[in-house]
Amino acid sequence: MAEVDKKKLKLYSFWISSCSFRVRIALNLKALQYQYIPVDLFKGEQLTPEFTEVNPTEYVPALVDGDVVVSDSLAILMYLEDKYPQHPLLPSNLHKRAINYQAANIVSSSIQPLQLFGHKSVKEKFGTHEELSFNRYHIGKGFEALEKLLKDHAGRYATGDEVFLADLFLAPQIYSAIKWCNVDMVQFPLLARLNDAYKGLPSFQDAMPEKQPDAPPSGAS
Ligand SMILES: N[C@@H](CCC(=O)N[C@@H](CS)C(=O)NCC(=O)O)C(=O)O
Repeated sequence: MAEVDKKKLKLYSFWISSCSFRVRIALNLKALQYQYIPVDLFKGEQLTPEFTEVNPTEYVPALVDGDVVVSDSLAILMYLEDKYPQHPLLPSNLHKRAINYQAANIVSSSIQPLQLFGHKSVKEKFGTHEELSFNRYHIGKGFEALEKLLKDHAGRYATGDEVFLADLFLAPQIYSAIKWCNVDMVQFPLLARLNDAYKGLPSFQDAMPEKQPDAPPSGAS
């Protein structure tokens, strides 16, 4: 891992980590400068004492802000929201806020961890083909739920014409579904439309896996 500069916000991240991607978008939206500290999950750097001292759960992302260390993307986003209120990640309308929490939680509890489990355990026991069907099944189930949840709330973005928390979870999850599981987004027209809208936003573009300093030149895994 790179030498740590003690002054700035620091984000421990891995280029293709969708959970890190969520936080990178928030840091960009809030125009916060940060030091990017790559943790190579392929090399197992999340298990090194150097990293587990920062985050004992052995997962990226982790954020360091002076003396404050926060891990877990949702906790990091809520911390950033409280400390750096510019470009709010939550709408003031309570119903919209609840929809944002719900969409974020569908991704972070009912899709991403299953995809990780598929990648680690299903692949190891049953092979790549089973991993792919396992992951596609859970992504599809989650995406169907998101389509239903957002159909009466979406505007240009997930819950209207401004970017909020739900979008920070959706963009990385849709990216991952297409890139790693070859999910055909024709089945999910609302999410496909939102994904197109995210591609036009600099804060999202700059947070893309391929743009990160630890991405391989080809962007391949
Ligand atoms: N709930 C956590 C999940 C973090 C997580 O699953 N991180 C993955 C990358 S997206 C990871 O570090 N995996 C390493 C491993 O499984 O060993 C969050 O939202 O930050």
